[in-house]
Amino acid sequence: MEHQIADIQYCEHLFNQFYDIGSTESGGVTRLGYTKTEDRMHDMFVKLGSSLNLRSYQDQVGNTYLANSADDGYYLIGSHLDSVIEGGRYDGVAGIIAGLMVMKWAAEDGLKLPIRIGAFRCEESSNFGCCTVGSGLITKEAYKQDIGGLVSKEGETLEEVFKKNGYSLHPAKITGIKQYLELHIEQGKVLEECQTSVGIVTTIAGPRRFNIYLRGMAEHSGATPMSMRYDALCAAAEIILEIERIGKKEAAYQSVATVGVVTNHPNVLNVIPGEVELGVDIRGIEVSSLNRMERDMKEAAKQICKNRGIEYLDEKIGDIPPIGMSDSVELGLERAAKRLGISSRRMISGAGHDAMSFANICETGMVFIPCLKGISHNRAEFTSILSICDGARVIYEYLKGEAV
Ligand code: HGY
Ligand code: MN
Ligand code: MN
Repeated sequence: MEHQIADIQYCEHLFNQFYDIGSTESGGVTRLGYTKTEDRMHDMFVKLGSSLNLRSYQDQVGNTYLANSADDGYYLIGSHLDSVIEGGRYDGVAGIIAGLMVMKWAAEDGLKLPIRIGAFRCEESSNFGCCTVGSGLITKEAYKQDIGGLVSKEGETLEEVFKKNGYSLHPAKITGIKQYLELHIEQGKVLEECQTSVGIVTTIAGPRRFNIYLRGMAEHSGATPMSMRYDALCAAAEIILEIERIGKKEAAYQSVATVGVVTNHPNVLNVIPGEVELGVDIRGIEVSSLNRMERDMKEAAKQICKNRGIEYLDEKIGDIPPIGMSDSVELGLERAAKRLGISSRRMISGAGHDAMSFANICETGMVFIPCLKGISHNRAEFTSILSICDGARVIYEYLKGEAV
């Protein structure tokens, strides 16, 4: 699809306004949820909204909204402005920019449709170990009801952060939404490999997260014979490889399993590791596969620890089921892409998104755009302004169809 130069320039302008916020020396960005850096992203969001004459407001957990009307029954285009540590500049931001593009076109065309854009706090689990905090709290997602004790990278509890900002851990449920729509970079390789311009998401894989605590015995690394050790990190190493094997076994069901966090204590050269904490992330679109992975992981880890004389404890810290998008929205988005002559394909999302929170309370749809080599959660993350315009056009074309 050919885009107007003015649209491409405006889209690039939006991207550039966020660009430097949270930049790191390595060329990535770190914009952790519920930090001052995320606040700066939300401030910029409000500033860009005001240049489009949009009303802005915040809810009780710090999510920020731009609205073209006060009417209920609005179409909510959302995503997030936080990032992982040393992340890329498009994860979440592309969806917010797409929302602003839609608002621009709607104003230019005088489209009579209540539309809002939502920037949801702390979508990434990078700061508190829990994803979709902002959208999960206001949609009353079950796992978000007692997360006040989660501790940030800076050692603050979520409760302390909320108190400091005047937020509430028990906010009123969001109301008035007719449909929720989200554009996001695919964070995978399918669209690029298939040379398809947009993806229409059918199902979002459900993320389950666990902390595993291992306790051995910290002892002298020189004086303790190999046969008399309780090395927590060696047990962890066995468990990590076993979790990888379990993920590979379930790959046929499009499941994945990752140990992304290893905390070793006391983590010094001449002490046998005494305590280790593992952060485990398993995902899948089939509950039966997720259940097998959880069962096999716990059985294997307990056996490894028994064999090694290591104390074992696990804690489930998140369990969002796989969730389907709305069939009618999927079809509407697909037809919109077709009308525009933009190639599309239906696909699953292995990554989690704020759309998971909304799919429980209203009709929800997601549009993916390709990202370079599928790289994401990495400073090399990249998508083109043209792709953002493609995806935004599909959403706008869909909304025009909703307005008739
Ligand atoms: O981890 C995820 O799936 C997403 O990037 N929040
Ligand atoms: Mn992400
Ligand atoms: Mn994201």
